[in-house]
Amino acid sequence: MKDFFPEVPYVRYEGPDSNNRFAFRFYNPDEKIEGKKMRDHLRFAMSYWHTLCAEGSDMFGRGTGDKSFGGRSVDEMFRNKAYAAFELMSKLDIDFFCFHDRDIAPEGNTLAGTNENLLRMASLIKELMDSTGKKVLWGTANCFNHPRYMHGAGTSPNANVFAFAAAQIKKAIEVSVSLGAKGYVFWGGREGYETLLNTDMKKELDNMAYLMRMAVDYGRSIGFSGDFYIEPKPKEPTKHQYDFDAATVIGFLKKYGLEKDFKLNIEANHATLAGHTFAHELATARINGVFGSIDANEGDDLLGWDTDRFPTNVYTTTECMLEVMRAGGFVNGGLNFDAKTRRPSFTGEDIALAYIAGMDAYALGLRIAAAIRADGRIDEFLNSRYASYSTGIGKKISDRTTSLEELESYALSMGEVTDNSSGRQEYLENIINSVMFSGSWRK
Ligand code: XUL
Ligand code: CO
Repeated sequence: MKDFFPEVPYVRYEGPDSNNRFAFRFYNPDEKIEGKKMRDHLRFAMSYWHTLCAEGSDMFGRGTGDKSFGGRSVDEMFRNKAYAAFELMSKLDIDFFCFHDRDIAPEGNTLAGTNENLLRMASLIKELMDSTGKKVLWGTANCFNHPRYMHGAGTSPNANVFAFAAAQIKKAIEVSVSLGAKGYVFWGGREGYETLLNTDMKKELDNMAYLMRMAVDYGRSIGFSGDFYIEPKPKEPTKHQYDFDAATVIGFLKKYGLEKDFKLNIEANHATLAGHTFAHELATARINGVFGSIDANEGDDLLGWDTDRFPTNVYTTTECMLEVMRAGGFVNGGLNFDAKTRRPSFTGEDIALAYIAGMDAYALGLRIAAAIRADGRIDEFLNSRYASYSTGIGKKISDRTTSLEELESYALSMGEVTDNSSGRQEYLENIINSVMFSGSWRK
């Protein structure tokens, strides 16, 4: 088979002191941390759309990269994308991939023709999965690119568009299931609105929930045992995206009784667009029992849009891995690099180097998070901060055995509160730095 990334060798772990740019310094897939292999903690996935399709175009200019992979016809181009995808996953030791239906196969002139293309490409991808051992983390339907979705898909005011989206999602679920996916994502691409002057918000949300209900029922009926995910995002492309953030989505799932089948796919850059930290969104999912999967990327502090940079900020990856470990680790989910190289980083080599950077940043995050847990000072401080709830009146509050009357008489007899203690934020932040830079995580 043709080598699509001849400049990229097989990338292996060489340790922190290696100066080979095609080596991992921190990601050692089969090394165990807290008794589990790094590859099983991290469950890295390649995003098919950024890696094999996006050519770097932006609002001011066309693509700078070439993702035709030498294909002389549309069909050959899509086949070559698939070969290139599996070559890259093999060279980078990435175990999973995520895809939209329209990433892997071209659209035909009719829905039936498009479905045929999709099934043909899915069977090639299945062969490549079987011969390489690579797996699908999740699949999804692209219900936002085509002009028919100008007003949304499941939230479109046009019932014919709703029907078209339903048909597309049905097929995308079938293909995901046939490829053994344990996840299926709803990212509400254009599910939102610009103005209430033309929008019946209640009708749109009721319809969206109905579409999700039908998707769950159909998926379960054809043997899908994995997780459905909603991926929150506050804006872009619409002004008011309905799936604004984790808390909003959890309210939606509970209102419509979807919380047993759905978990959240939290994306780092979407969290910061919503004015939250990535860790806040992960913790919100965790404490509500809907932590599922992660789209790993990074926003830019100075840019207010979804830049989808490859993640290299080790503070953020450390906070993230602390949250993942608190949640008990991934079950069906993983870390999908929903990330792209910058427009001037236009070569195949850049893509490999970007994945290496992202994988090493998460491997560092995992190693440092484990060292912070072993160090124990942060957990100890956190627990001791709430110690007043273990005895006396605090224990009664914890046991839910008190009343406003009892608390009133307690407060009246107490006088002023005199026992507040410091939150010690600066001290705690310095613990992170000291663990990170003392190198204790290197063992
Ligand atoms: C868009 C985004 C999507 C979803 C899948 O911001 O994150 O790529 O992850 O549709
Ligand atoms: Co995403």
